[in-house]
Amino acid sequence: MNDALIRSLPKCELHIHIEGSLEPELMFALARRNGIALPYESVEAVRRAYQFRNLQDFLDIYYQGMSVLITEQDFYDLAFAYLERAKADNVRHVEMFFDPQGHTARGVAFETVTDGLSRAIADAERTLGVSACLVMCFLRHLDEASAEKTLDEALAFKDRIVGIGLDSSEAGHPPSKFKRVFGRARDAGFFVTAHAGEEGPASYVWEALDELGVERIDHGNRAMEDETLVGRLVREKMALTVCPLSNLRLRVVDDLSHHPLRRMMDKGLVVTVNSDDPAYFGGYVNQNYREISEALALSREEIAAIVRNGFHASLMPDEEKKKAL
Ligand code: ES4
Ligand code: ZN
Repeated sequence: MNDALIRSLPKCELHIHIEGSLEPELMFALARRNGIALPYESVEAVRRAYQFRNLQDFLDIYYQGMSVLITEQDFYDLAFAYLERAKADNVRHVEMFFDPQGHTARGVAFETVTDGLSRAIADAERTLGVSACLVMCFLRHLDEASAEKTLDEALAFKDRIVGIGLDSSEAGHPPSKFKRVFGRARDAGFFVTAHAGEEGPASYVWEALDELGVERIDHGNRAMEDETLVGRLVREKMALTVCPLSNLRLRVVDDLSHHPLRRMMDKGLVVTVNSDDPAYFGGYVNQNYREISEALALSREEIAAIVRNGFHASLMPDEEKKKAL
């Protein structure tokens, strides 16, 4: 019903894992190009495998999927395909997560990853008019020493990486595990954010704020279990990058009609809508807007307010924000 509105509004996407935009068709093409055997016989078989009981189920398939990414051109093709798709959804600005440890652990050089992604970003800015920047995530199931090494590598690419995030398996890996490396990242001038309260408890959101000093919260669903925390997030105008279809597919919510987005808005939280891993969760950003708007009967004003939140919460220069709003 609000389809035309959703399509027509220029948007930001602030929570997209570029490796999670790898469509099965490109996965097969890259596997062929690189002589890699996939454990699936067809694109359809890959899509059939995308049935997840929880975050870990998804992550196992996500890390396997990204193993086809080997060369600089592979990372370029991945990112450029996503940016074209984003453009089709009228996305003007993207803050793109990537997981270097998912690649360096397989013997792919850090700079192969960043060269390919940043070349795609430069081309997209020129040819598509979509601005984009890179936010490097640490994999929280690995230890802090591995994150420290990854940060050391990123320092040489400070001109191309604007921020640092924290992703992967949340339960049992609290933000406090990464306190020192986030301190170093902040001191080096990186923007910092973290996934918190997706599957993990509200206490992980507190830790992300107090121990990591984050400037945004990725997901944040379970912050709703703690009134005091909600009050703080509202007071500090801390943006939450909410991902409705991800939450549905990973069973963070059992049905979109039970999704906390409307309750979050009613509390005064600064919420944004994003796709997370669109190739795995059944939709790019407009699809996320469409399905959550339908499920929660969001008004045109509410949809427009969420879109505006995305610009406010973004790292776009203020003049650019003003032009877009
Ligand atoms: C992720 Cl949905 C989600 N949660 C945590 N880490 C991730 N990495 C990629 N997608
Ligand atoms: Zn995510």
